[in-house]
Amino acid sequence: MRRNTFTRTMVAAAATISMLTLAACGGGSDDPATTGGGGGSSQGGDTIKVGFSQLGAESGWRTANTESVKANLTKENGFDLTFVDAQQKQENQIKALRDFIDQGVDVIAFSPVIETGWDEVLQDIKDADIPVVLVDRTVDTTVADPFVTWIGADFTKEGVTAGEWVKENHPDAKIFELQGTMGSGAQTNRQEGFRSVVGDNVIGEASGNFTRAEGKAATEAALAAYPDMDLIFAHNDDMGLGAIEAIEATGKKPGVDIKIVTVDGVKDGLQALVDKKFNYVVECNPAFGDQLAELIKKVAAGEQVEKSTIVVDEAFDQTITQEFVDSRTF
Ligand code: GZL
Repeated sequence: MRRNTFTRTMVAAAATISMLTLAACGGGSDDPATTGGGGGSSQGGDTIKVGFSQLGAESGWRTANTESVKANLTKENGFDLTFVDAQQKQENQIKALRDFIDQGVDVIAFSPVIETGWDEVLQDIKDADIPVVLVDRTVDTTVADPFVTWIGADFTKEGVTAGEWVKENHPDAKIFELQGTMGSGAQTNRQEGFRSVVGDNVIGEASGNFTRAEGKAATEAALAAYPDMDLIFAHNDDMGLGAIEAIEATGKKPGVDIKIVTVDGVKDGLQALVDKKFNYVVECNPAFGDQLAELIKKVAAGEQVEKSTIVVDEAFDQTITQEFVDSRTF
């Protein structure tokens, strides 16, 4: 059965690159648990009832993304937002999506924790005639035309950018790959991009599930299993920060004895870069809540929107300054 796999290639072909400036990451509530709507109603006037299923609060990136979503999908901005944190469990996301159908929301937005397992609920949402806006991660489904639009980063390109830096600066590196949540679009595509450049240098891999604690544990095991590894590619900053703890516990120097390359570019990650414990960081900007709000307004109004909007990233090496890090809003 043909799967409607939403790949980076399709994104590259269909995408309208939307140059996103680094939007200030607004205040918003810091409680990622379920937050009820703004009490508005989709009936009276133009308040848009949005059900947002966030996959979790696993990393600095996710926290910053949640803050940006909540700072822009506000009552004042015309939204009645129901926000549900799934604690990285697909079953929690599926339950939230079904609840949104029962609540009769105007638009459903969600960041799928992994790419597969959504066919049934996506078909039910389609049957309920509720438009879906896909956020951040991607889906691989048999449902035809499962979402109206997607906004997120080009994960494959992020992996390629990391790989090109390694090839340029450490061509003989013995690389351990700290993978994100297995089966997530961010993990599969960053890995694909990275290995398309330096795959022959990868001597081992393990998932740290995008969390600091699991990244530390995976690195502890890797240090024992691969004593000659001299570079870690971590699919996000949080796992890289866990790797720093594991490396330092052995008496080795992160960034020197074992180089660390990561993706995200959240404040803690860039601080590690200034502290010379990370060597290269590819940004994945989470602060696109303003762009998401505009997309949802257009979808709710039945206006034409592009199939995808790519959040533009950059990359940083150890030449960045403390002032630059201090100026970052996430
Ligand atoms: C990337 C996002 C990833 C981040 C991680 O867009 O899906 O999930 O890189 C987060 O920090 O856990």
